[in-house]
Amino acid sequence: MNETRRAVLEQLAAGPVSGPALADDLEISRAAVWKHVEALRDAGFEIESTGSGYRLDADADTIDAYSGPAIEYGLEAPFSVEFHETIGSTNDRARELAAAGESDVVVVADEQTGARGRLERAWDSPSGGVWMSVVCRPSIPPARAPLYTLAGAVAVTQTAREAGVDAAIKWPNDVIVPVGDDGAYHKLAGILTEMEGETDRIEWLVMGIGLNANLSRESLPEGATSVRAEVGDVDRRIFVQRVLEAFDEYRSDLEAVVPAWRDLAATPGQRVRVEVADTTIVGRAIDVTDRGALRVETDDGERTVTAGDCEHLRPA
Ligand code: BT5
Repeated sequence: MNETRRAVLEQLAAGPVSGPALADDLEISRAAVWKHVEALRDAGFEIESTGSGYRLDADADTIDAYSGPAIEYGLEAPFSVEFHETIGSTNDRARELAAAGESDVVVVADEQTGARGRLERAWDSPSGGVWMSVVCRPSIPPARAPLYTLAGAVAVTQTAREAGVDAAIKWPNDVIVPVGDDGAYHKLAGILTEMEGETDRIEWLVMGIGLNANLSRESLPEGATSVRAEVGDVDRRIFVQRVLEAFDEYRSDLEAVVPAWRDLAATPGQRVRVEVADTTIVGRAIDVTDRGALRVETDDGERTVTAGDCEHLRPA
């Protein structure tokens, strides 16, 4: 949000404050004050006009709007937000921004019409979900990049738990809700990380998060679940803020990622089938390594898998 608009908002939050007083204080014209107020209203802020001036509805949590300025307002992490009502894929837009040199920008959309999962699989993104892509330029070697993705999964899972959902992580970065005790689950969220760089340096990294928030199960593919189906609707503005704040904490403390991931993961201890390039590994998942690779105990000994599609199986 631009500096002046933020200053207007802060004064309105402490208000009521009159238009002329705001104009004097911020050294802008009254017409400019009015424009800022209207823009903030368009962004979803509840601004009342009272006899003694403008005032922001005191309880910021009543902002049910979902927009760039609304998400940036009160966000305690250094990201700017680009919001779209509808877009093809937030990851595609984030890649454009990354290629243009941007950093710490988050592209958020209410609806996506051409979203992708891994391996070019389609990702259903109707209006009502949380579809977002974070652009970062981390100064870490590419081999440590999976920690960023795990940090994203940790951030989403923690936030979903705060909202009351019994969420857990399926290796490497699916967020699931277990169904019963025999390894069955529904998928709540998925993460798609894309990056560019050289062998020793990451140029940019885009982490796309797709979380089924305020959506009914009927509007989602078989096997999916949503926050609405589990516990009811969430305030997506607050949800996105919490995810970004948690992600920001973990990316600045990568050592904390794997321990946090372990605490939230459903995979260790499960019988799994992992599809890796041209082979399939079946066995019992033991743990993850310090870099987030999965250790699987198979009939032919232990295998470590750095990437692949993992399925939890019923106990043998
Ligand atoms: C993923 O892929 O789980 C990563 C999904 C990432 C989506 C985000 S949304 C914001 C950003 N912009 C994008 O264009 N993408 C990212 P994968 O593990 O390949 O899972 C894909 C599979 O999940 C599909 O083949 C379907 O079976 C299933 N699926 C599709 N849409 C789903 C949904 N909304 N909820 C749960 N499962 C879904």
